[in-house]
Amino acid sequence: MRLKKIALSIAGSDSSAGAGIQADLKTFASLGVYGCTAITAVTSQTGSGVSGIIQIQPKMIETQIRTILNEIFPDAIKIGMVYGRKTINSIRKSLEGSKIPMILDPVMIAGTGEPLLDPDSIDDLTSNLLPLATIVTPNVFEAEVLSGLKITSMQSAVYAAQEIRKRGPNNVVIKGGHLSGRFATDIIVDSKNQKFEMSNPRLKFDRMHGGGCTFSASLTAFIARSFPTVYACKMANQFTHISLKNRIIVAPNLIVSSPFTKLYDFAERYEVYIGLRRAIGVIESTPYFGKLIPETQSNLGYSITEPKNSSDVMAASGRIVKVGNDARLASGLGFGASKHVATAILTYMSFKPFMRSAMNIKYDPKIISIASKVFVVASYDRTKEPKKLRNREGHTISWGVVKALGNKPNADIIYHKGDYGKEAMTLVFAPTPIEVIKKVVRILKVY
Ligand code: PXL
Repeated sequence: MRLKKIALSIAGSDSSAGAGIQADLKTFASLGVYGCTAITAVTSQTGSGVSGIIQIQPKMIETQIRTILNEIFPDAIKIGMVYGRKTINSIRKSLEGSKIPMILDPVMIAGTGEPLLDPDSIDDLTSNLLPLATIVTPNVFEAEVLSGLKITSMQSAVYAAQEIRKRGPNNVVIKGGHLSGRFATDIIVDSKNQKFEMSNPRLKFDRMHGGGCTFSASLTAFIARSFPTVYACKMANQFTHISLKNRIIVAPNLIVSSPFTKLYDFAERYEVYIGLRRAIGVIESTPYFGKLIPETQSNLGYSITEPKNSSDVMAASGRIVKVGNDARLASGLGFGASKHVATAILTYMSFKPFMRSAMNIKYDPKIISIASKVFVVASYDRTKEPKKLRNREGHTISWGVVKALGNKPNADIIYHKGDYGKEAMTLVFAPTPIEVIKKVVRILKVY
């Protein structure tokens, strides 16, 4: 049995090494996958633009692919820059009949604006490569070209994804980085036509090179490692977000994605995501959970083990809302999605680093009386916060948690009775989100 998973990248060479085959190999290596290559084109470029492109002869492209398929048996294949009709045909011929999962990144234009796909070959890409793809990963512009639809919102992105699915690929991911908004949201429409969203706080820097390749290559690596498609997409989304955040400034105008996140860091973020997801499943399937949701709604946060700030705490980006008597996740989950609950967790963790999760629920004297019988309950009085410090973002909650723990260091429930214009609130803390929810459900059963 071979222990290492193998991916094949069929793509172009980027001499600046931020994108293309070079980005793919870096990404595969950092995710524990051995990468093979079939080079379709060679580009010469820096951050100022693409100064030359040559296409590799179609016969040579076919030979590269066939020798790998015949002897090495990759677990997943990524297709990136194909440039023209002849390349597209040689890829189609070499891959036809293959059962290996295929991730198609329909690269059309370089970040600096030069075409990486001959505009006359778009129909060839659509009719010859789209039907082979297990997953296709266009950005907004590419999705508009592939679907023939204009994308201006999340809803229109979903329509475009559904339209692209009709043309062959089982799953479509539209990368939302180019839409506006506080969060960058990717959407997935999967093989059952179900929709999923993946949000991250928008990173405020432009001219980033290699993000698209990092996403499709990490997705290919996770598929090679046998993760289910939707999980693989979500993990690739997180991996890419971190790679962009850790960008490398190679030269003043060449800023590239850094796909070197240690697998441990990344795996930890993934555990955080899975832990939160599972707890939200329990919230949504518990009847009457809505009775504990406050007017300003709830959030549930979960931090990595060594957080630096609230961007290391994952939470619901649209909160957990009351729907009738029940509670529902309003939209997706994301790191940095909460300010208040994240600040409460970070403050708590500065005393006890293992208490990594918290949820805010309604304040009601009855809730406090039930909780006091089984948990350690502490409180603080918001109106006593020194006036000077009040206006600083997140200060009140941080001050309050310190105050409450000062009185009762073992408290796992902390409440306050509000202030002028501020709703009273109860916070429930535990090491993991599922333990937070167990505590909340214990209160709910008696409430
Ligand atoms: O990011 C798309 C891309 C893919 N492949 C190659 C590239 C680029 C962007 O510049 O150069 C070779």
